[in-house]
Amino acid sequence: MSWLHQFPTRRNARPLGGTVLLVATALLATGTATAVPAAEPAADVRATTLGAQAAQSGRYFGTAVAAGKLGDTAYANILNREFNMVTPENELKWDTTERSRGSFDFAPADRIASHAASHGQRLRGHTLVWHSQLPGWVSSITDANTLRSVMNNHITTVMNHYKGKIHSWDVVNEAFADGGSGTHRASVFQNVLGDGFIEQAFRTARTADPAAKLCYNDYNIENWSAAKTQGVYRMVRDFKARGVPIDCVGFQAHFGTGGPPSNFQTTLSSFAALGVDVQITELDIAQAPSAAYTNTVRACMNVSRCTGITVWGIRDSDSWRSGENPLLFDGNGNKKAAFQATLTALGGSSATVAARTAGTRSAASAAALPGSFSWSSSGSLIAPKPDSAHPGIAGIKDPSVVHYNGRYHVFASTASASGYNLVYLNFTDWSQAGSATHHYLDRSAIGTGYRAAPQVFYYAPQRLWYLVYQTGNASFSTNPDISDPNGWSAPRHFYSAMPDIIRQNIGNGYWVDMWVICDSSNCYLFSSDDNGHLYRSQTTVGQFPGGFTNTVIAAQDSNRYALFEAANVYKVQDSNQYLLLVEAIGSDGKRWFRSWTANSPGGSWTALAASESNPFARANNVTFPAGAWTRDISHGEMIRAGYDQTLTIPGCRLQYLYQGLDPGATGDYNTLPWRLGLLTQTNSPC
Ligand code: 9MR
Repeated sequence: MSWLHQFPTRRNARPLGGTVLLVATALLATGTATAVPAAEPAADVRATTLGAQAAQSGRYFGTAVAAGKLGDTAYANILNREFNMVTPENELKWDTTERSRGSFDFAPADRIASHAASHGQRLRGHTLVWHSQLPGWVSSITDANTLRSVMNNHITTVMNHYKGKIHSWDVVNEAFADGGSGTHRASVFQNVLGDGFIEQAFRTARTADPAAKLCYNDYNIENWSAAKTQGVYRMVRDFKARGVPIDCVGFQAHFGTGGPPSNFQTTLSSFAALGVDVQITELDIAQAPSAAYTNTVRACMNVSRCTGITVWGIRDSDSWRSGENPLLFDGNGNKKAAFQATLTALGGSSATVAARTAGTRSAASAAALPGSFSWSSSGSLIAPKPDSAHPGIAGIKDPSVVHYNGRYHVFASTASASGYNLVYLNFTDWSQAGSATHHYLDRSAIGTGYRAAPQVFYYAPQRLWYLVYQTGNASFSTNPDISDPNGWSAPRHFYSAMPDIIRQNIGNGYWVDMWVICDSSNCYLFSSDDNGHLYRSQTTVGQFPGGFTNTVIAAQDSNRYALFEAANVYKVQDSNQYLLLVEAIGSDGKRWFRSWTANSPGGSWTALAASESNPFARANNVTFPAGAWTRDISHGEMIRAGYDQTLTIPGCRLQYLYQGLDPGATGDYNTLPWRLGLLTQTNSPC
């Protein structure tokens, strides 16, 4: 039947061997998917401690700790109960670690480090290069070569001692001047070494411990309009542009009673958009008003790259500004009102809703997705690069992409007559996508054989990258370093066997395209069957990757081609919207995408742009300024706003990396010349 070669009905990524003939009676694709009423999403599970609540969104909650207080039982009890990140308050400063030249003392900081390690707390290193608490022998150096070697030796020796024990280092602290200049402050480092000392410090730090996160930390940079903030911003932008290693910016957040400036969130998100994580590193607020703490925490919760909050001490009596009672516990260790406000705000979603209701944010409505879409497509950007060990790769398909550490990291299926496997490439800019090296992941423990349709994300609670893919089961590998193609673990399965409900409904379809998304409480695993069903299983954030159960049909269509495969689910940033995309095969035999929204990944889906005449993405709503190289808009992934398990996408100027195909191509489905291209939304309302 002629339909058979018009409809590329062979699934794009399935084990070879089976002959697949799909009945060609289906004419279609205008059918509507029925959203199956789903169980109500579980109410958020609220934690009772700061660290546990922050962990639910993949963040940490920390405190400054003084080694001399670890023996105080009341102090240690609160520390161990509430906090999962620790910053030595003074013990890693130069006047402690290298009081005289070349003679290092790590004993006080080691006491904190061992306490933290035995209580599962991570450590921030504060600080390597700072004009204050600097011994006189350093500040009196006048020779640049001497000071440079003293500074480099200090950084290297201290970082070496704590290698593997410190998550993030404040490499340079408080280097910018107060007031309106926006330039560096005077200090021995600035005066003797000049502007380049900060860059020098970061480069030395990266070499000393390549695994540690490297932060710049400062105070009075919370207000986006302040000259000091803009000065630091320009420095970070310049570092990122020139490849100077920097991973994070710490905002000390020593506030007066009014709390943060109203544009604090803008500051956090603006820095984050440069490609660095941001953290609140020394929070305290005069008199600790609840509203001021709430506003501070919300600003962080609303920015996906705001990865944690540290308060500068436990009890008011522990504070460097104890006269102002600025902390979350009183001198007797009792929780203050600000404690409860902080805990509530860390709950995230309800805080976001409350903030919106109070009219303090307008982004939510601006970010809601429109009901129709139009796009402009790039030309073909990424094509297969067979090598001698991987000859005959015909198509590159099913891309997954995150932007992390200043680079796009793309994972995709490789298709050839001999089967499917996975490939990885990274690049800084789409113009370089075509020249990036292709790393074949069969060289890693992922191994050879049928592996296809990858999805990559960072599982923040475990600080691990996950690659989810299909092997006939739903499989995954993990890697501490996304940029290391050899670092992936051997495949493990999410399920012991195909869930019953899938077995009962799959017919002659294929179990494909596994997709994970988590909210603050649960993780959801979606999959398709090429037979008109979208399935969803659920586990808790704590149990992930184990515990996926309760598999249900999340959406279905009596026309299998109208709800075929390649489902994506995303959280829309600054809104309560989740977006579902599912690939369909159209009445013209070409691939296209339909879309739905819901208020939870486990909710029921309402059509957004879901018909051939109002598609999410189809050849009829895409322009091709570089030439119409494809009429299929097929399996791909949105460019996300972050890279973690929440799969957050921006509400504006969407971009979608997809697979397309020369319309004239013929032949066996597995050897079709699929290429990757990028759609950019042209009708964004914001
Ligand atoms: O809390 C610290 C206090 O015990 C020290 O005496 C003081 C010395 O300058 O440093 C305090 O911590 C500072 C931090 O290291 C950098 N940002 C400002 C903090 C408050 O002064």
